[in-house]
Amino acid sequence: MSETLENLSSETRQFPPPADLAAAANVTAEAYQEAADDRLAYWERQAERLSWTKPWDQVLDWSNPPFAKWFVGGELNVAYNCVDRHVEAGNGDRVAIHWEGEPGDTRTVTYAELLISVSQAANTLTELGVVAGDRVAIYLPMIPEAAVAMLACARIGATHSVVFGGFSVEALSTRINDADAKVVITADGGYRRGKPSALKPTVDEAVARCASIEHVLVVRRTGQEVAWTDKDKWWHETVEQASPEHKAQPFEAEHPLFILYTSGTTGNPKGILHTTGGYLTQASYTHNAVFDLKPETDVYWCTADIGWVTGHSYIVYGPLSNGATQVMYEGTPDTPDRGRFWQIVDKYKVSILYTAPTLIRTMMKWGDDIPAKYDLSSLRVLGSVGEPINPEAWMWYREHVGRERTPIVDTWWQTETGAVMISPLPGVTAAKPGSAMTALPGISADVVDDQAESVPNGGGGFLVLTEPWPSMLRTIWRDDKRFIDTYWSRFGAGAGNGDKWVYFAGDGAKKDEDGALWLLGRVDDVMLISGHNISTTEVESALVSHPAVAEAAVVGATDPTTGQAIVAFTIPRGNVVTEGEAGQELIKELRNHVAKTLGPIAKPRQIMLVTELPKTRSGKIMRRLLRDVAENRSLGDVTTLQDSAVMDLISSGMNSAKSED
Ligand code: 6R9
Repeated sequence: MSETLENLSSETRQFPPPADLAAAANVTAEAYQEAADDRLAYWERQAERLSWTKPWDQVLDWSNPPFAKWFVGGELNVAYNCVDRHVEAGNGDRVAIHWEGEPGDTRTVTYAELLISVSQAANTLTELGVVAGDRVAIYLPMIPEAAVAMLACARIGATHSVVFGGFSVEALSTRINDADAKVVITADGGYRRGKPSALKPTVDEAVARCASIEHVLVVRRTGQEVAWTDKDKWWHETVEQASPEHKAQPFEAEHPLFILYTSGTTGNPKGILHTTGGYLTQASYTHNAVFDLKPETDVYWCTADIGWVTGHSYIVYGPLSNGATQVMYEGTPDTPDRGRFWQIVDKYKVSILYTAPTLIRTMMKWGDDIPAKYDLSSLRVLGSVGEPINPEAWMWYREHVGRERTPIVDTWWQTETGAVMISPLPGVTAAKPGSAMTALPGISADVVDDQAESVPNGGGGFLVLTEPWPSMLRTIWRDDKRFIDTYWSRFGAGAGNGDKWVYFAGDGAKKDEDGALWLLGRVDDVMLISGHNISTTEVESALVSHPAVAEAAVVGATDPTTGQAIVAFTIPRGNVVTEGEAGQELIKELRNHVAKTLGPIAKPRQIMLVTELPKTRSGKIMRRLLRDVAENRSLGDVTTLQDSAVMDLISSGMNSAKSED
């Protein structure tokens, strides 16, 4: 992107918080001023949410940028903060996890029970020779043991590296080898789409390639046949027999907590390293502020997988440090039927729901009648994360899930940022559909142009973070140079421009007339059409604003006259007829609709009607693959696709539903 991004769309709808929520909100408007007056003092107050065994001497050491140290000299134990202290406070009987298996089996785990399991797992890991600083790989389905395993590592100061239960032998073994993990914790399998899906065979193959692995701990979930090696130990024969007593030792605030690999668009996956005190402070603070969590009364549910950073910060560390009661669900949203999510909300009386735009758009595609069948009156705050949420998907979420009562928090953040950075506050902000609004109190974000100058309201450019924050990544595991090159060399001191260090997130964004922030997708995806930088997000949102469309993915394909031309892959809503003439008519109408909404420059050259889009496991659209389809190149690496078969569908859809003029 050589210039700033075009600002094509505008939004006039705005929804102030419900009066009762605003009146009792955990965080009020004053917080913005307090944080602006003294940012570091503000973060110190947030750190006081936690129990420290030794107070810090210095809030932030930024003397060696971009390597930050937060709460220097302070000591704490993460697992103690997430479990023990709630039991000590007399809340041992409070439910920590309402677990719902995909087949409908359930488990209820109280904080007192969680303490026993975490202590037992900590004892077992210690017996297996794991000591503070060692790495442990976790490759599990969405079962309570996933949280227990993470907390047990944290408790003994081991660094966990969670790998998505759907990843391949290749992905798992590279991650184990990069981190030199000593132990891997896995299960025989988990339930997905109505049947047991094996995990152990992948681990067996991966471990054969990983010399560092000494032991494999195996949870029995599905009861399916597993091959057995002398490295393997059953969880129920070790952890569940271990002593339930374990005294948590404190660790320094900068002690490593976890590595989480994120692939990005190019190169090897990057091992994003997070540490203890700053990470837990911001995970805990944001979970309290952004979701307005009331631990005594709320039932919170984050639908993410534990293998995604969202599962780390908003299933494990944020909610548990706050003593929340939460729902954890093992399976897919359409098993046994498409009402499963709403049935779970209804059953557990979920009051805070945190999910991803991909799921919201899928629900839109399936139809309004499905959520309408359930009692969703317990919901009071809705959240979104992972991608820009199209204004129409936001409105659908508000209307059909929130029943026009609940605020929606669109939360922008990354694996690298560790916790939410930009989001409305549900009791303060009058949110606009599709906007993440403003940086949270304590966070400094801006949108800059190519020259690192802040763009005026109404302008678009690059999203940057201009001050360090407590849950920031500390480095890329064993690759400080890549850390600097990837995040700090585009703007500011790292680019030889002034002495202020500026973090570049890789996302495009704009400021609207009121200064609210709109995320516009990855800058690698920005399209250059006849000299204009056009974001994929705005064109996708224009398509989704048509009543016949549930989801859209847009890419720039090489074009002889305009440099690049816009190619759109579009999923129609459930009731829309797309066969023959009707499909061609719809395509024509959609092209005109985009031109009318955003201007003729954004009119797609081509629209394809498809039933699926290629997505990562966390639900992000893989535009790179669609670009290949649009340009008819070979498909490249599809290993992180949720279902690689969709590509065949898309390729064939491309041949049958092309429209050019
Ligand atoms: C938490 C998470 C990070 C990338 C990020 C951006 C996109 C996430 C978003 C959003 C627009 C939001 N993203 N939340 N874009 N609005 N509310 O998703 O982490 O998997 O590392 O992805 O996701 O592009 O840079 P991660």
